[in-house]
Amino acid sequence: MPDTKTVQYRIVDRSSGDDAGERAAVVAGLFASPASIAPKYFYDPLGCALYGAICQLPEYYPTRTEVAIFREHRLAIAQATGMGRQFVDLGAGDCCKAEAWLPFVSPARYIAVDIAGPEIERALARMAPEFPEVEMIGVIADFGGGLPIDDILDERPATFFYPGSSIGNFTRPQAMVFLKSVHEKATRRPGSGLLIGVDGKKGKRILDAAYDDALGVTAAFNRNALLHLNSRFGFDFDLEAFVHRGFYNEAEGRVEMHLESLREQSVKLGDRTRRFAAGERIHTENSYKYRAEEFEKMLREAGFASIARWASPDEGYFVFYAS
Ligand code: AVJ
Repeated sequence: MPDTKTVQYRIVDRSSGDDAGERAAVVAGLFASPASIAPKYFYDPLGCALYGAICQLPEYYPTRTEVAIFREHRLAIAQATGMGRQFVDLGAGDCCKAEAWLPFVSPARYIAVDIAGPEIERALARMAPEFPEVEMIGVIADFGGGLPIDDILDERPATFFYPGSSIGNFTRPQAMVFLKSVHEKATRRPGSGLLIGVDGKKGKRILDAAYDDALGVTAAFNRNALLHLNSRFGFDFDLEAFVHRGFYNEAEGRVEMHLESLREQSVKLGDRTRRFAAGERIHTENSYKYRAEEFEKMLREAGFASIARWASPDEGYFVFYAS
């Protein structure tokens, strides 16, 4: 009997695999002053679920605003990107955003890249049977330091899909490095482009609420990074002793998230001990906001010559196709 459950996708693991190195980097970040934890540590399975919940909060507008732009301009955007190509989903997560595009852009291949292995694995298992004509590849990778997919991409044109305003996690210089690296991959495959969602600068009240919601889901998402580090590296962060801070830093044009120590305390990071003063903060995330012209300039600086833009009715969120 033919096996009707044949797995229609493959997973390539490009995560560092260097646990000791990762641990050392995390410890170094925590001993620095100010201390920091990289946002990639939000996304263990519980963190992915909490992020899914954030996207449903009344205060967190980016996801639904972007979905509305995609719906409204689906055909125009699909026409800009073209069909039958490689669709590269950067930070794919549960792959729901890309899933809505597949019927419209009919890619030959779908390449989902994300730091969260279990999340893309589950998503591809769900999607593969729905798109039997699409070759599906999941890549487990942290692409902060470059996109490790040159050997996975073939010579066909590629659409690089970077939705959700995830670009906001990069500083401006990091964002430029990222955009240039995408442009370079696009240039080697004529007809390629970048489809990206970018959150706009807006009033502090709206941004403060979006990153410090009434239900406390964003607080849980932020504090879960400590739970994740405890279980991953055997640290002993006391969750009761750190509170969430999430606010718009208008001068820097970015939302910042921090975990603030409620009291003076010691945390065991393996064989070392980190003392935190009362009120001391661990920085966990930046989420940069851009004016449309500002981001368009960055795209041009990265080398993209042709740029199309779609905006939400209030001009608070933007989608660009740059080629
Ligand atoms: C996934 C990076 C786009 O910055 O808005 C949501 C993450 N942090 N609420 C964002 C996040 C707090 C999100 N990105």
